[in-house]
Amino acid sequence: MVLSTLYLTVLLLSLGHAELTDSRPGGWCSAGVPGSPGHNGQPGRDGRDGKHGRDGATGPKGDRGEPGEPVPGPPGKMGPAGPPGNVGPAGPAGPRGQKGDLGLPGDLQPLQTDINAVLLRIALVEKAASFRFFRKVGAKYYATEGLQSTYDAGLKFCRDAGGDLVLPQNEKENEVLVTMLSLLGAEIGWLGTTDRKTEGTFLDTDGSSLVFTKWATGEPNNFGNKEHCGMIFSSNSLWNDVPCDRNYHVVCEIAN
Ligand code: GN1
Ligand code: CA
Ligand code: CA
Repeated sequence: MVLSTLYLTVLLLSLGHAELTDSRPGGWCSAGVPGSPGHNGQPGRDGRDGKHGRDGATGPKGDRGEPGEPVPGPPGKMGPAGPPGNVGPAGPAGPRGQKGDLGLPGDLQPLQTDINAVLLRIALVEKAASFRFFRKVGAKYYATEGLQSTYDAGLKFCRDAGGDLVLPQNEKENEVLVTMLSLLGAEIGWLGTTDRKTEGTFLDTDGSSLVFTKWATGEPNNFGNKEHCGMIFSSNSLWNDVPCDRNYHVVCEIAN
């Protein structure tokens, strides 16, 4: 089709050309017989690449791979300790220690015991004497620097000084404590007791039960559900529970 159109076009052109180019003077001539079609031209240049086609469908599943080489994992957690083994034989005796201090002759041995007791008492008095105010009560000392703090800060202060937050064990001790607070002009002082572990059960600073108490009537009442530390009023020597973050006077007890 394309070729026949081309052929017709060439034919017409050649006819027109014949008319136009007939320059013989006064001459008329009829059109000649059309020549045979020319040879095909050179093939055109290659066209551009077409658009990228759509992705093909997913291929079938491949064959199962060969099993991998086993790689050891990280070590597991340590197991629980096994039952204890039998006690081994005693080791060899260690080297002889240094010579001890010269002891008192046998008949003076009781004196040595007294000396030790006196040394212990001196250590106790020296500890108490390191405070601004101190009072002897029974075998103990009640001592204070006049500090006012929270319950916890007061307990730490007394422990750091080698003592404990005061907690009277009897009426006499309770009275000496009131005397000391009055000396300081203090209305309230902390007692070394809390019910933080079990609400309603006041224990001493070591967690032991109380051997003496002097709660005011209706106390301890855990007022507002937040009273877990004990205190004493110097005005009537009675005890009450209050919030532990109050700032009250701190008296320590120094005992062996
Ligand atoms: C005090 O603050 P007030 O009066 O409501 C006391 C409680 C006592 C109560 C007894 C911080 O409570 O511990 O149980 O009186 N609170 C303080 O009426 O001292
Ligand atoms: Ca309480
Ligand atoms: Ca209370």
